[in-house]
Amino acid sequence: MLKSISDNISKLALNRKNSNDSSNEKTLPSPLHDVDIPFEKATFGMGCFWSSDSLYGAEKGVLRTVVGYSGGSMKDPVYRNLGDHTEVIEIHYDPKQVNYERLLSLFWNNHEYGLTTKIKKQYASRIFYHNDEQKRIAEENRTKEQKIRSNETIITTVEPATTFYPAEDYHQKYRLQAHKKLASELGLGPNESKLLQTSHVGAKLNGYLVGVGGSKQFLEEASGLGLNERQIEYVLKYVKENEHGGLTC
Ligand code: MHO
Repeated sequence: MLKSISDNISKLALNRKNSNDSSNEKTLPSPLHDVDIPFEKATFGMGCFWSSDSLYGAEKGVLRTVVGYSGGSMKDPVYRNLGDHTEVIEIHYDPKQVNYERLLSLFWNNHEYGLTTKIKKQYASRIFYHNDEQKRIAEENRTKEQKIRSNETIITTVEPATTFYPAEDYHQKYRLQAHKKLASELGLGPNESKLLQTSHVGAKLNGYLVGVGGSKQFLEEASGLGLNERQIEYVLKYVKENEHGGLTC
């Protein structure tokens, strides 16, 4: 009996504290979803798109990421019926902060299977360029990479970008969505299709939570992403745990 009274009192105290907090709402950080910066697109097929979503999301200068299907002829592919499409990551980046060469270096260094071994079209290694400059850089880059891997034959294709079909919501920011409470606090719950595809903070956390970017970079960026202290602490724990672990799919 006594215990339940004291429990209730502390609940009341907590509620009071929360309502005080919310009267300060305006000064509390709010998650940074929209960044209005001129951008360019890069599109890569490099195996299962969950890990490339994380790989690029935490990269400086990457504004947004979307996973989807591209490169095939079938209309309206879906995960269970992909036709001749490939899983791809579409990256929106600020060319003043990160260049196409850097994105390509992440491409070459973060998938192996499919680079020189023929596998299912779904996971094929493909670079989809959006303009002539990207085409030139990608082709030069592939030649350079082939020299490094002289005992293998790179089968990565460099081809023009075609229709991009965003994947189902549950594939977007897949690693972040595993943290249900955090995701929904940020407005990135499972039914937020638009934000899941466009959110800046969503792209970043989807990388950081699996250790991409590392704790130093995370701490430099965290408050600018509109996270509160508790959220920063929560994410930091996972960044630290995973930062040297590498990506899996
Ligand atoms: N191993 C995963 C791959 C998912 S992926 C988005 C699965 O079979 O579910 O291709």
